[in-house]
Amino acid sequence: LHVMSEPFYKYSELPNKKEKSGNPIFSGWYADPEAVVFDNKYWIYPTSSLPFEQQLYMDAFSSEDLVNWEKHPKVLSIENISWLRKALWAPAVIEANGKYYFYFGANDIKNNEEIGGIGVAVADTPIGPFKDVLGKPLIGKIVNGAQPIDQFVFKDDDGQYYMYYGGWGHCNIVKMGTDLISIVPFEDGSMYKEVTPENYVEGPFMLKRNGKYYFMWSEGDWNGPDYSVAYAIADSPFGPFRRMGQILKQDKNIATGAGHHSIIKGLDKDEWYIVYHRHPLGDTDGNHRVTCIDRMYFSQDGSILPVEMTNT
Ligand code: FUB
Repeated sequence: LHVMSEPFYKYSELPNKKEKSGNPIFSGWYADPEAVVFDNKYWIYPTSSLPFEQQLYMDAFSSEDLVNWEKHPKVLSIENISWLRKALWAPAVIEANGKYYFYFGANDIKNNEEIGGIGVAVADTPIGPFKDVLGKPLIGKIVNGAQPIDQFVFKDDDGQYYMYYGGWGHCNIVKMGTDLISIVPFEDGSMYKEVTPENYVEGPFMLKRNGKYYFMWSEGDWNGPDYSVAYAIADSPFGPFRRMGQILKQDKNIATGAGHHSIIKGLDKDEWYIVYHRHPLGDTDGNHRVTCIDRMYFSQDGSILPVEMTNT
C-alpha cells in the first residue's frame, strides 16, 4: 500500500453512484454522527450540538434507503442517567447479546476528582429508551492523558470487542468483557494500550477490510475550519498504525470543519458511505454543526480516495 497523491479515477466516472439524501441529511444542529446498520436499516445517532448545559438528550434517525430519514426523539436522556450533570455527547451504539448498547461521553471532566467520562446505557430496541446500567461511568478517569470521550466499539473477527477512545490528542484501546459493560485486562495484565497515531486529536473509528485494520480519526481544532479526517493502516487492532493521510477536509465552496465521522456499507451493494458533521459556510458558531453523508471509495490498492463533499 502507498499514499496516492491523486484519486485513482474521477468521481464522475465511478460506477454505482447511489441516490442518497441531500446534505445535510436532516435539519437541526447534530454532530459526531455514529452510523450503523441494525436489522436491514440504517441508523444514525448524533450529538445534539447545543451549548453543553443543554446537551442532555440524544435523538436517533433511521432510514431504509439513505434518502428518507425518520426522527426518533430522545432515545437517551437525562432522566435515565443518574450521574449526568451536563453535556451528553458522541454516541457509539452496537447490537449484541440480543440487546442494544449505547456508549456516550458525559459531564466533560477536566480532572480525576470529578464524576464523568464514558457511560453505557442499554435497551431492547434501537430507539430505546436507553437506561444507564452502571450508575457511574464505565471509564471515569483520565488515563495516559486521554480525555475519556469519543469512544468507538469495534468487534474483531474472533468475536472480541474493543473500545477505542480518547480526546486531547491521546487514544487508548481497552478490551471489553463479554457483558459489554465492563473492561477486562489484556493477556499481559494491562488495562489499556496506547494506539495514538500521528496527528491524532479525537473521534477514533475502526474498520476492517480485506484483513487490514483501517484506523481513522479527526484532527485539527474541533470548531475551526481545518477540522478533518485522516486514517492509518495496520495488521492488528493495536497497530502499529502507518499514517496514510487525510481523506475528508473543508471545501471552501461547500462547508468547513468536516470531521468526527463514521462509515457504513450499503445494504445491497459493496458501497461505502462516510457520515460526518460540518459547519455551514460562513458560520463560525462552534455548535452549528450539521450531519452529512457522502460516498467513500477504496482504490484498487486498498487506500481510501479523498472524499468529495456534496450538497446533493
Ligand atoms: O461534540 C463534542 C466534540 O466535538 C466531540 O467530542 C469531538 O469529537 C468533536 O466532534
